[in-house]
Amino acid sequence: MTPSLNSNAQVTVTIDHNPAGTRTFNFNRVPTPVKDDAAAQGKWLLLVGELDPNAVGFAALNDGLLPTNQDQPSANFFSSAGSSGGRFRLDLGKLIEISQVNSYSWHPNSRGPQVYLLYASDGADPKFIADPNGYVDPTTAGWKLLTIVDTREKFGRMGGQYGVSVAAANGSLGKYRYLLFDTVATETDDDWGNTFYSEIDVIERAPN
Ligand SMILES: [Ca+2]
Repeated sequence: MTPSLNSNAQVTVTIDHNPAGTRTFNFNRVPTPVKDDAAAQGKWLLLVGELDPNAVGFAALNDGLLPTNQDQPSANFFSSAGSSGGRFRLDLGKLIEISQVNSYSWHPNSRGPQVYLLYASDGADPKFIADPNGYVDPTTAGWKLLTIVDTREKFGRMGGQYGVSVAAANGSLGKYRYLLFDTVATETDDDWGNTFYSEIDVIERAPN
């Protein structure tokens, strides 16, 4: 394997939680969502699973608009009830040096916590598959597993408002065009384990 600038970033995951939450999504340790981030012009593609008919769809993730209450399907993206999760891709349209990927969710109970695998790719690997289906391990198809996010490790099944910031110890996660999210239901005791994702921000690293 050819070493690349992207191979050594030490990834950190910061999880913050507001038990009640407010419409401002302010956290102590995670940035507040922003409107004009690198994801704002990105294009989403669903690869595995299906959108819940009550969800607003991908627009919820990068329109910069936030839910105004804790249980607002029309302001969130979430996979269909009873499903185990989904896989979706964000195409940023060009290579971007990413400093943070920040994800936000809000729900009073089991649809609050976030569980997902985050992959990234610059699309340069000859083996690259841009739209890996559920039978493809992305790491065999030109994608790098950046990290696994699981807020339950810190806050269990608690509902509320969550902010997660995926960043790198050296300030750069790497230069990527594509991000892939493999989301996992937070519980399977009932049909209501798919997270209400309110916004996903991609922050470009400021030039030195
Ligand atoms: Ca945004």
